[in-house]
Amino acid sequence: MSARVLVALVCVASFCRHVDCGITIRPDAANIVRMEFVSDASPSLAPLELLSENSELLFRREDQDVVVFNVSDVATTIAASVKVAGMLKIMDNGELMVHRNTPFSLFSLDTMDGVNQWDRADRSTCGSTDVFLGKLARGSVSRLYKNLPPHRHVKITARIHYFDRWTGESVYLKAGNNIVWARSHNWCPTMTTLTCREFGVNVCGASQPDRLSVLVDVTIPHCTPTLNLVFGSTLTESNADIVSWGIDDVTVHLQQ
Ligand SMILES: [Ca+2]
Repeated sequence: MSARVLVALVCVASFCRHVDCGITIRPDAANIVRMEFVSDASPSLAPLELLSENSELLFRREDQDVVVFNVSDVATTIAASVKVAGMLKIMDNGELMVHRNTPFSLFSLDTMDGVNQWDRADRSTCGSTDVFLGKLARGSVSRLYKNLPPHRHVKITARIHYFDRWTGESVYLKAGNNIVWARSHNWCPTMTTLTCREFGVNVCGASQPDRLSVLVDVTIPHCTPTLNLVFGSTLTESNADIVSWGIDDVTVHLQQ
């Protein structure tokens, strides 16, 4: 009995589609060949076996048939040991697709020290030489990222500074039309203002203590080649000398 491996690995990458690698299997109906799929995440789970028997292609675990496919045009047998780490999918055309979870890669880092990419040019420092975007009060600031390579997820990180007289208003982040992050701040929510001033840290601006470097870390499904980020506040005050905010170190990571 002869058996040979025929594994046609086809990777497809396009916007709004997964980056998939398909393993095409055309077993010889005369052979019975097993492929075992094991889970690194659940090592106690019995392997999922892929077998070709007669004119059927079937998945079996612990002698129980899980999925059975009729294969009418079988021509070749697979004899291989394959470990799959990723998402296994059976496509409509019968192809076995393996999607791997790829790591995030940095697409953009904006420390606000270089050429301004945002629609407002306000720049400040507060207690150090670290430049940030702001100070802003009422309103928002946005940046359009272009020419993103193929991806399925976007991770956005940033640091948000809250200065002075916040009384429960929020800073938010929108990706496209969707709010994907928001965080409120109150410079003195429970204690007397005297206590807040005594134990808070007033770094700059007005006399109220400030809250610095609140981390934004959000991951969203996204697959189009442009990404519009909007940081905004719900402040009604337009005078940044009274209450304000700033953003710094905005990163955009992409995952295929
Ligand atoms: Ca202050």
